[in-house]
Amino acid sequence: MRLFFDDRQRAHAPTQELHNGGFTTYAEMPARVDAILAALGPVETPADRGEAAILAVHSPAYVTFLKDAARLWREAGRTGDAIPYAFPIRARRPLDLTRIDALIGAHSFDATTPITPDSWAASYGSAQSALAATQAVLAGDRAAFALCRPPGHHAGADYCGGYCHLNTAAIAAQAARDAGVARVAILDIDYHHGNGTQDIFYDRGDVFYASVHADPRTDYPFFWGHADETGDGDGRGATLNLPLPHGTTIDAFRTAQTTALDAIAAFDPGLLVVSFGADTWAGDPISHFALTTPDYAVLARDIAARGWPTAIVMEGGYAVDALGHNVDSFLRGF
Ligand code: OKP
Ligand code: ZN
Repeated sequence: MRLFFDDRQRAHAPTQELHNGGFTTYAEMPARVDAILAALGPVETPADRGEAAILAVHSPAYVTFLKDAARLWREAGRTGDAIPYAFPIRARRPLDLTRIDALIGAHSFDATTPITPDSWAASYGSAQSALAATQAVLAGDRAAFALCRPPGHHAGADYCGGYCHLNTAAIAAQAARDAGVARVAILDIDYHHGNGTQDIFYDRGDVFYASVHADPRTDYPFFWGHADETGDGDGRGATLNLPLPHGTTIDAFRTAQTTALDAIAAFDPGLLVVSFGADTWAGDPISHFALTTPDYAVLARDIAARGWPTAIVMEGGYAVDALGHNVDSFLRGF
């Protein structure tokens, strides 16, 4: 299986994140990629396919904001990472705002996704890795892996959040659509619900989104991922949410994933994108499921058995010492 990673993805390194009322070490740290690279061995640098595939998912205003945010933050006299504090929840509409604090609030849904001078290049590289894996699968490979970092599934068409800036899974799925694949499915098995991916495709019938995740009644991102969210308009029935409780082990997780795979099979996709997170591991520092390292091979075999050409993009996983082994287990299982 070809593996893709762009070195620019490493530089994004926020110093801290807002957590439980105080600042703590940013969990989505560059050491995550070092752990994965150490386990997987050599990777390929993705070709630079430009911005078109990014702009097929994200709004031009949002992309411009991502490129400008760190500079505007500096020009406002700030040091450190750019972090929002005011959000337009009652009146989210286009306004001609220019102050960085307004822009970053308008393009964020949480205060835990800092932007640094390296964030755009890292996110751009992450998107290129996802596109390279997709291209490999479109060209005939059975499967390919993009070591995406920053992750992507919390980012919407015009907002960031949850350590995510560009939605790599959505960019991959849309690129497959634009290459002529009529129906694309996304299976999201990160611990957290992929609210951004769901939002992007919520009213579309050509991209199916299925997610197994921690129940949003107890876990981030709280406001999406409930079982009654099933899509809208043309997308009615093309979103499937399978929330699970704290303490979930492989049996219940595997059963839910099989439910998701059966629904995807009924949709009959030409290509599958897997948003893979290893934050379902028992020792993950920010999560509450209880999967083991060998369990990832079991989940991957179940996915592979369906036979769909599959692009795998990395999402979360914050137990750095175990992360490489968990990703390796998943990819070997596949
Ligand atoms: C990203 B991915 C506050 C708790 C919430 C955001 C979690 C983002 C997870 N520190 N932090 O889905 O793995
Ligand atoms: Zn996660």
